[in-house]
Amino acid sequence: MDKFSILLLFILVSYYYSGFFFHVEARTVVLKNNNNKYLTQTELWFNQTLDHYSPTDHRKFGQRYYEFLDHFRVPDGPIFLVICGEATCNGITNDYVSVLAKKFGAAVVSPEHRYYGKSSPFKSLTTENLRFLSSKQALFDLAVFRQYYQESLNAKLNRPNVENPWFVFGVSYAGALSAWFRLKFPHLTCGSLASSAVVLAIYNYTEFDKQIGESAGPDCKAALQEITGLVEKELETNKKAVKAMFGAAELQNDGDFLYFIADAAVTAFQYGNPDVVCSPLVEAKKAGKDLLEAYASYVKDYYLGSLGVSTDTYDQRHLKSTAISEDSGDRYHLDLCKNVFGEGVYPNVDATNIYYGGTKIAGQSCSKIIFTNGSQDPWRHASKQTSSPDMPSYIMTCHNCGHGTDLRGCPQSPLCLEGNAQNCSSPDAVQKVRQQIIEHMDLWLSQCKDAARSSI
Ligand SMILES: *[C@@H]1O[C@H](CO)[C@@H](O)[C@H](O)[C@H]1NC(C)=O
Ligand SMILES: *[C@@H]1O[C@H](CO)[C@@H](O)[C@H](O)[C@H]1NC(C)=O
Ligand SMILES: *[C@@H]1O[C@H](CO)[C@@H](O)[C@H](O)[C@H]1NC(C)=O
Ligand SMILES: CC(=O)N[C@H]1CO[C@H](CO)[C@@H](O)[C@@H]1O
Repeated sequence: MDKFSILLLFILVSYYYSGFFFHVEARTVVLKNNNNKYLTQTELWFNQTLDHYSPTDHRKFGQRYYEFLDHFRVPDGPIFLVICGEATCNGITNDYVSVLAKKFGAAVVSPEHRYYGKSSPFKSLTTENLRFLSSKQALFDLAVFRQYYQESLNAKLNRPNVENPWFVFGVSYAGALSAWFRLKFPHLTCGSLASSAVVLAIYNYTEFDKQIGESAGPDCKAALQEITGLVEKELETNKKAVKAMFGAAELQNDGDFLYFIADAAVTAFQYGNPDVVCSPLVEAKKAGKDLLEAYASYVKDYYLGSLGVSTDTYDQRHLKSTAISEDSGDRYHLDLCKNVFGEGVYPNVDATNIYYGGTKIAGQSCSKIIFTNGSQDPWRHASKQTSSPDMPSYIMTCHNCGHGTDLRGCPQSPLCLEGNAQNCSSPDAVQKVRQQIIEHMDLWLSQCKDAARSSI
């Protein structure tokens, strides 16, 4: 998930990983300064309703969005609604959706998620102000935006009451929104691609850690476990030195520090780059070199260095800041939510699963949602991994198939989201799933058009 995040998720879904190596939580790395990787970064604005569930509160806030019309087959081509998730949305990413847009003659539109980036309703993110941050409000935003965009397109084309066929896309948390949008607003789209969609809320997600161990393979897993033991020992006797060794002297809280160094490893697996962490560890072990040194080099050079992650985002003191910044999305850290957000703020995992259905999402046969997962992605156990009628599920199996591999290719780290499947260890595994996606889209979009014609 993109800084799989967040705050939003901490309300919706609770992730507490009690791992066999560290206590980990995973996050998505926010991609910054990546300007050539976008189809467009031209900002557009829309006045969105703050509270969709109140009859008396009529406040609005500015929601940022993007549109890309280069491939649009005017006037009746499909419209692709690409959901931006729990991070600043800097534009429409040039991933596999752009290939699909070209193929289908589609317009691509993408609104920023409320409370992230420039789409924050409030200047300060106090817990009180955060009460309108939920997946329910976000889905309603998408529905209202979809209507607005269709109407403004009709106005531009000078025609009343026409509906283009819409298709919705998302990866990770946005993948869950993509599936849930079909569930809650089925009349507004023809189908959905839910890539690495975390539709199941899980408390104490131990499968996550288990998957990391499996993705790592026996030698690397053993090295990571040994490192855990070494770090724990150093924390008892040599706290300051071991934190400094990892470039994290400022993390006073030991839990924050452990989370940081665990997450540094997770990120490599999640984003399809297992070798970047495993190769140096396995080599160091074989050569009888200091494992802790080898891991510290990885964390400093790759995680803090190449990826540009800041230790601030693991620091409870920093997470308590309510000021808006590029990384306000990092205020999630579940097991710290009491400290950060205050007493009584608690993730209600059961309610989330009752409301959306978890992996039993929408049993009826008109769902039209494609689920895709990468074999090495720890999040896949929170997704729907078995097919049901009209909800096909595909897994891409390869050494570096991670989060959102169908749309983003491999590896996605560092900073590589353009959807290149050539670098996946089995490009065929990815291409096959892409072909399936195209076939489902083709069918569902044409069924949608037929239905529109027959209702006129
Ligand atoms: C949004 O609301 C503001 C203030 O009422 C108004 O000036 C602006 O034109 C509106 N924008 C759109 C896109 O409707
Ligand atoms: C999480 O699950 C593991 C394994 O079932 C269990 O040992 C641990 O106590 C659980 N932790 C929490 C916080 O529920
Ligand atoms: C991906 O593969 C291409 C050749 O197909 C190569 O030039 C490029 O360096 C690779 N990228 C990564 C990140 O491995
Ligand atoms: C569609 C698909 O291939 N699903 C598989 C995903 O992974 C789980 C666990 O490995 C398998 O049981 C499913 O068959």
